[in-house]
Amino acid sequence: MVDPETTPIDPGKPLPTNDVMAVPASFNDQTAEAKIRSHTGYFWYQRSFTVAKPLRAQRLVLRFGSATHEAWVYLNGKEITHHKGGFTPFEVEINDYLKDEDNLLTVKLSNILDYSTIPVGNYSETKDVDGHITRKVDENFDFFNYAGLNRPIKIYSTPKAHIDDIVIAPDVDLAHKQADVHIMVQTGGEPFDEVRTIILDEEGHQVGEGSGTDEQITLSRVHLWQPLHAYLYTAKVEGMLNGQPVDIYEEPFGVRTVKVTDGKFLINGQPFYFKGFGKHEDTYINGKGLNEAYNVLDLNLMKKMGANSFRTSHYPYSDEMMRLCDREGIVVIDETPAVGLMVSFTFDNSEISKPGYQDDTWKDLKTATAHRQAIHEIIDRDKNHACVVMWSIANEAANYSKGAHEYFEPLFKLARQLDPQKRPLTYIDLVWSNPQSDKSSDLLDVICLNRYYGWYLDTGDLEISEEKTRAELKAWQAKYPDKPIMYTEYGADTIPGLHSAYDEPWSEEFQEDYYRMNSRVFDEIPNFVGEQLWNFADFQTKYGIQRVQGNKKGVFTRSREPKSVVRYLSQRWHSIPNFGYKK
Ligand code: GCB
Repeated sequence: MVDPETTPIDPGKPLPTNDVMAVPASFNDQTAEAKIRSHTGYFWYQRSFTVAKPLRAQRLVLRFGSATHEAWVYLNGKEITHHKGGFTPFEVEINDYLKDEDNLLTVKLSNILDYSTIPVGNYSETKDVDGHITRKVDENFDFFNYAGLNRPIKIYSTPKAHIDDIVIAPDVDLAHKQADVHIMVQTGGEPFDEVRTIILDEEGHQVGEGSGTDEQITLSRVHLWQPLHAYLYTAKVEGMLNGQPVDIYEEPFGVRTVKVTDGKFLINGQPFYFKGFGKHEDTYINGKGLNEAYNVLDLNLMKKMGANSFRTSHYPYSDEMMRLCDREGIVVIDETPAVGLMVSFTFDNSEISKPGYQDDTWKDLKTATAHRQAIHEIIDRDKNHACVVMWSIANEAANYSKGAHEYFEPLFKLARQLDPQKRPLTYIDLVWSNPQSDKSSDLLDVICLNRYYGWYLDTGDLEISEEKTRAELKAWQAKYPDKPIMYTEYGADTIPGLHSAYDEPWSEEFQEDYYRMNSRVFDEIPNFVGEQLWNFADFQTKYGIQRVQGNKKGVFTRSREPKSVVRYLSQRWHSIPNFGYKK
């Protein structure tokens, strides 16, 4: 229920409401009430559950896949945990709070975003004569602020002595088809007598073993995890007491290398070419709630088009999606929720390109703490995923403004230090961050660009846009001859069924011409290593005169019907090999 903030709510009592809400899902599109859909502030969820007595001898953990954006969790009236950040999991042991009979789980959520959170929101409050507060978040980003319990909530059990986490970092010798897999095991509760690990291949045969909490296991004749040809081993870790395994933790993992060198992005030593998308977690009714059927369909549509990758724009996606990508061989650029780190936006870049340009972003924003936490949490959750080949630290920040380098340098350092697999790092550049104006591109391993020549700039003029695209890409390549360059967004809003003999913007013809123009230029730039268009599918945004029931840059509609450009892109991508496209 929406919190009217008139009388205090007692989390130990039944909520004063008969409203029902499905979980996991965003709350917004479930109620058919405009006021609830757009509610900003606090809202509550509640349910009761029982735990069979024998189970309570185990350690019981309540885990939230996510709670968007801030959660206070109460069990039987007592606050047991709190978490801020809407796209990463958190958990808490609940044994001490459980009762024999019904347990009451109550969650208070907030969907407020401001200058201290990521994503960044423009937050304001007004008070009426009775002192009643109305809160408002104007999103500083281009997607609807769907909130709620978007991902599964589970109670799982472990023995008291348990395995907390496993860190897996394969060191691969490609020439000898061998890998030294470094496995670190974190345990909790009373210590085990021994920790043992066996590695199983896909058929379930044991191919390696070791013991200890910090061990190296060598795999010979190793099967590599390859884009679209995934191969997953399983590390089966056993915590032993008195000769018996008391806790067993199985973690699937892939063995592959990722390296950036000489303007190439190498996967398993071969120059990879990214073909794919920026996406959103966004479906009808569920909003940003987990929708596994859509996830499966989306990856199938990608594969059918000859795509091999996507970026988790603009926040970490569900655990379920990451596991699916591991399994399906889809290559992922994994992005933090740092979107909207820019307090002024203008289409006049003449000022921005001047050397001393400064706006108020790095003075006004107080996002550094949340940003650090988000980097910790995304790497902590996704470190073992073979599908993740690069971390994106932010999308379209004010990198052109003085202060950007000071802001980003420590964050890049942190991510490099935390990632056990030492993947490349990037952030995604807004159009005003060009080779002259960008203040922090030296930090990047790969130059990732979002560009809209022909759409937001020189709308409809693909000739000028082609020249500008070419000139800018050449300038980046000249500035950083050793850094690969890729597009992480480019697109044109398109209303399906709208046609034009004059190739007008918004028509299906224009969308195709726009992509053909960009493809031509991409093929001319030697260090250009990938094209991820914007967007996989149409998605919901806040209201705006540039939006028609949301953003229509999808090459699929929101219900995943193809627009006609899908045929062109499928032809192109099927003719581009995953490896060795750029010599
Ligand atoms: C961008 C943003 C993305 C928007 C897109 C657009 O640069 O990164 O979130 O949706 O442009 O369509 O305007």
